[in-house]
Amino acid sequence: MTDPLTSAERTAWFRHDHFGMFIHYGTYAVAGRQEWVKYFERIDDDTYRRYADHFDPDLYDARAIARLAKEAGQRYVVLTAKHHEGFCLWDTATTDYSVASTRGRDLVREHVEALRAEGLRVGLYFSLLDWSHPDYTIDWSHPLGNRPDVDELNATRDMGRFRAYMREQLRELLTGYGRIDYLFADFTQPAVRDGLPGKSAEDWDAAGLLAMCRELQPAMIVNDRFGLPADLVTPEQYQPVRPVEVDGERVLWEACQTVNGAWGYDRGNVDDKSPELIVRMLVETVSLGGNLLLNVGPTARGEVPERHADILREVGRWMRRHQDAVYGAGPAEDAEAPSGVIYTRRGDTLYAHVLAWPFKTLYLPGLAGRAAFARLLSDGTEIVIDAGSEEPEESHLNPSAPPPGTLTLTLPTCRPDDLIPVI
Ligand code: H79
Repeated sequence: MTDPLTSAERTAWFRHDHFGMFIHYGTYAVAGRQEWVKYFERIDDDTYRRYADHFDPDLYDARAIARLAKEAGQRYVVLTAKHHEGFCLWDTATTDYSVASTRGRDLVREHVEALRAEGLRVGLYFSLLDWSHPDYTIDWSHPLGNRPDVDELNATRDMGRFRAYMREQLRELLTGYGRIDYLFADFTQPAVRDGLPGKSAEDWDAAGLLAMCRELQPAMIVNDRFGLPADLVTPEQYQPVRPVEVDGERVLWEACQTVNGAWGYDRGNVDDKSPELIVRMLVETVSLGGNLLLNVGPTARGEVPERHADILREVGRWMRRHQDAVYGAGPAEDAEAPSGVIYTRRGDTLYAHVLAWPFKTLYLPGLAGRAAFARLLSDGTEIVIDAGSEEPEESHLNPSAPPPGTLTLTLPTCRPDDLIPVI
């Protein structure tokens, strides 16, 4: 028997790749008012069930989405096998509330097969919350949480039975689809809110679930949202501003972000991040040692909204020329970037991502004498290093020379036509 893999071994590909796609797809797409619609609008089960009846992923083309991710430079894709609504996107024996029952499709199988065909890593999202299950006790995040008779409703609910149900679902996902690279569990929140409890690791038997994950998929990485430390933490719609620590120790992290603030399809919401902003978030993430998981929410029929596909393709045009500053790159711990510049490092190469293109000169403090050559990454042309930059002299022509040790680069006046130019 070989030793179990260490977290460092399991996460090696993830640390290298840095950029993934998240897909939020479920019957909430039929409402078109994002994935928490059942909670926000306090929709009862019978009314909500109509979304499953009308859910037909006729345009869901896993291969096309995998190709789009690849074109954007994303190296892994995480699909919501089940979100909080409880509707299953795979062929499960545990419930009829699935796309296999309603439409005879297994979208998880289509997803994993498409990703493998495109050479991408396979991720699944699995919600711990389940608003469809009759044994799931009503807590603050449950759509029935505002009912005056919550205690009565909960009297017949049995989390023991629910635990068995979710364990079996997870077992199906981890045994029926070959190798799964990444499991994103969502979420544990024990705090009380609106006078109701949340749920903690014990409510899911998180230790038991995590042990099952390790046994069935020893190479799979798992986030910490079971409520237990695992391979990585997943800050949500928040960009860390320094390397992430838990209890004083640096941990692997992945920022999950949306294009427009919504995870599930949100038809009227056009508050899109620009491709440039997304690239900047990716670069900032890599410079702090993290990953970026960028979400798309397919329409009710299963297509990535055209606007968002266009944004991804634009990001992909940047990635095609600048991927060396992302894949296999990480923080440049030994150099402090001036404002308006973000550094990433890969081996001996330092990449300066220039957010605001300055006039004629770029000053990089502390780097004098440390660069043998400088070039623009997108077209490979030389950027001239000022030979005098090790000891700049003040003169009437240059009355405020940068401090000693500053590397001075002479830039072309015209800003390169890249979302973010990289030197
Ligand atoms: O799947 C996506 C989200 O649906 C899910 N996690 C990502 C990956 C998620 N969204 N929010 N949460 C998990 C945590 C709870 C958020 C809350 Fe609220 C904010 C609860 C109360 C305030 C949103 C607003 C939900 C209820 C009110």
